[in-house]
Amino acid sequence: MHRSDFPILAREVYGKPLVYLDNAATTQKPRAVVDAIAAEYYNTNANVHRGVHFLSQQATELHEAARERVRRFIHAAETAEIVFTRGTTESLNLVAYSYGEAFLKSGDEVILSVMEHHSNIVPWQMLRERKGIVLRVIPMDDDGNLDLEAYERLFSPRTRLVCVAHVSNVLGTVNPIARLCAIAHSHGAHFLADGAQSVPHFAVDVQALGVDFLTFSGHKMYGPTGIGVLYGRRELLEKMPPYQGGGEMIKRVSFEKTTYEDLPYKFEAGTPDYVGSNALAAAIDYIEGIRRDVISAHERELLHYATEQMLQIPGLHIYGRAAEKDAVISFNIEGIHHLDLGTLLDRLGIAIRTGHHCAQPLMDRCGTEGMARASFALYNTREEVDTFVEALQRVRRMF
Ligand code: 7TS
Repeated sequence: MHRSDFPILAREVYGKPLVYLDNAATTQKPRAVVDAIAAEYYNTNANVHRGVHFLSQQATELHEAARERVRRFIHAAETAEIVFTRGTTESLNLVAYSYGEAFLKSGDEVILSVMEHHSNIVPWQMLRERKGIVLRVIPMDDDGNLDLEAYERLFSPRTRLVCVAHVSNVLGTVNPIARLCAIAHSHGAHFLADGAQSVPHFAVDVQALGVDFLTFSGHKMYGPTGIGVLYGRRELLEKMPPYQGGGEMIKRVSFEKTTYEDLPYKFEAGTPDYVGSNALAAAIDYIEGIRRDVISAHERELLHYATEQMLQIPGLHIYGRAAEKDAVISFNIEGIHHLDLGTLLDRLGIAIRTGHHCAQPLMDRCGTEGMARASFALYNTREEVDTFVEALQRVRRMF
């Protein structure tokens, strides 16, 4: 559906129609988003929050309207809780650094899950190096469901924070965030959900989930690269120190003492990506124009259709069989290296991801060095799934 909104989908690679199934890595952009970028550079471009002049004021209005657009999209209580960042990775590093400074001492514990992306592991390990915090890991069963009983047992009086992916970028598991979060709160710990793979696919309401932090990236939800969001509850953000220093984030600077701006600007040092924020708002408009429940139903339908067909292929193993699963299928075919699989599919015009998917601890848990992965977006079709499955069969016959 809506394929004609995405000019890139009409192109060919190696003389074959492009079948783009690497959407968990990044999505393609609709004309509305690219046009928003061009329109701002052509008509409105000026630095924000500093000019008295017309263009600067207009650019500032667009940037702040985008913040309000994001607030409504995830149902945050106020725009002060919406911090623009470069993406999920920067949002997670911001929390690890700044929450770590404000709330964590040597011996304090942070709980992660075995299915985290490296960007929700490494910043915490860097904090461990600096502060001597302790990391604990929620295990999962062979279907890719987190073990909730084991989770409960990980809590101690020193547990301060739990950080879990809403949707696994490898297994597609939709983790029960509201429940995980309620359990964390009952132990007096805070909760961060990494929404990089959930916000693009279904409605995420930070107040309904009860989370203290949510992170996501514009480029995985039909928006531009270089812009992302950190949602944080005001009460916590107020207590957290700035992550970077510079322009925009100060009230008054002297060589003796500097006072910081109010939220959210305290966390936005330097010229922000105001063109990116406006284009992200265009992406949100685009998503809501189609409706998130419609997108989600379409993607789940493709997921089930593809899964059924792939399971007919002898020797094909799918990783992640959780009951609540989103539009990602990671797999291997016996006797074929995932890299060879990806390379051969590429020659047929089919783009999939191969490798460790930035989740090496999860690869260890699954007993493999890497996997192939197909991931869906709103514009994928059943015909593309057919092409993909036929290609898998063809590759299998070659080996
Ligand atoms: N968290 C999750 C769950 C992700 O899937 C990703 C990116 C990130 C964080 C980091 O997002 P970034 O926008 O800051 O890079 N995941 C993937 C992927 O699955 N393939 O390429 C990137």
